[in-house]
Amino acid sequence: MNERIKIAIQKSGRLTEHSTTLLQKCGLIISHTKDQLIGYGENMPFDIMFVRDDDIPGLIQENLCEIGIVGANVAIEKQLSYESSQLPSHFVLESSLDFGHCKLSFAYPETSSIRSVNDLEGKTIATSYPFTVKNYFAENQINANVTEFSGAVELAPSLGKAEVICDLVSSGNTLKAHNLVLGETILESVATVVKSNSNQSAFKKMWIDKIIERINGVLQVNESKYIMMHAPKDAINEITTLLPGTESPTVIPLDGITDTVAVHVVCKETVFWETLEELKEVGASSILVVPVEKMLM
Ligand code: PRT
Ligand code: ZN
Repeated sequence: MNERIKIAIQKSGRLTEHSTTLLQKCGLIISHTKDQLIGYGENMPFDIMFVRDDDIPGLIQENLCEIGIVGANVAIEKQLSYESSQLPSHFVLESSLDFGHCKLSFAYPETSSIRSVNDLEGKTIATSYPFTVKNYFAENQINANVTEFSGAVELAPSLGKAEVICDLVSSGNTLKAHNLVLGETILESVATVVKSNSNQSAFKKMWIDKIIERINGVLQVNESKYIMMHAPKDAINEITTLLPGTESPTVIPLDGITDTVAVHVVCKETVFWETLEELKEVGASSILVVPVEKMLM
């Protein structure tokens, strides 16, 4: 039987485009029409399931897929919900991605006297993340009531359903539009690769490891630059210290010159103009910074 690995991504929402692009950057060619719920990996044994983001951790839990891309907020909420029912969760958060940034934060009505978590004792909090919020209250020994809202949480105070909300925030515009003041953040979230930790066949395990290695490679490449320069031989140590995230530089002799060499390094963090100016100060010249397309460490 031809085994295939299933990867679940969001069908339509904030994470969809980034998730698809990421898988394509990993070399996966997906054939899929807009109405199909499953895309076919043409060149690798992967099928892509297009589903609601909230369903992704449950699909892995039920062993219906092996990998998912979902906000850490959703994955952690699901793990805490299993924990509260004393069920083991069958997935782990594997790699944090570079999209879907948001935070889960309290927000207080402008007209209320509540201004911090210290004022929450006995109050009612509306949220779509009841387990994460209850977990925060338990850890911080706050006695408050949590009421679950599946959408439009920001309306709960004006509807008289809660005194405070705890919701996802990115720009903060939604809170402002509903006369809510941003409070403490209980979770910083980002899109995350979630992986099954159930036993897999050797074939599936090999391909799961391979796609995760490629995802990590794509993440590194997004920031990485290949830097070439001429430099005095005795400045190489200083140069390596100035460039963040570099490993041993490649040092190449220059024809007919004894005190200057060519230095090539892969820098895995953002290279700023200031860094190039500092390189010049320690004697580097002819500095070239070029993007890296693929990387396998
Ligand atoms: O249909 P499906 O269930 O798949 O989609 P969804 O509507 O549940 O999800 P979607 O696409 O809105 O969000 C998917 C994931 O994106 C979330 O689980 C987060 O991990 C991440 N993300 C990043 C956000 C936001 N930023 C965000 N701002 N998810 C939701 N919001 C909402 C927030 O709930 C609030 O209503 O946007 C509003 C606030 O935005 P600002 O910019 O006004 O602060
Ligand atoms: Zn959702």
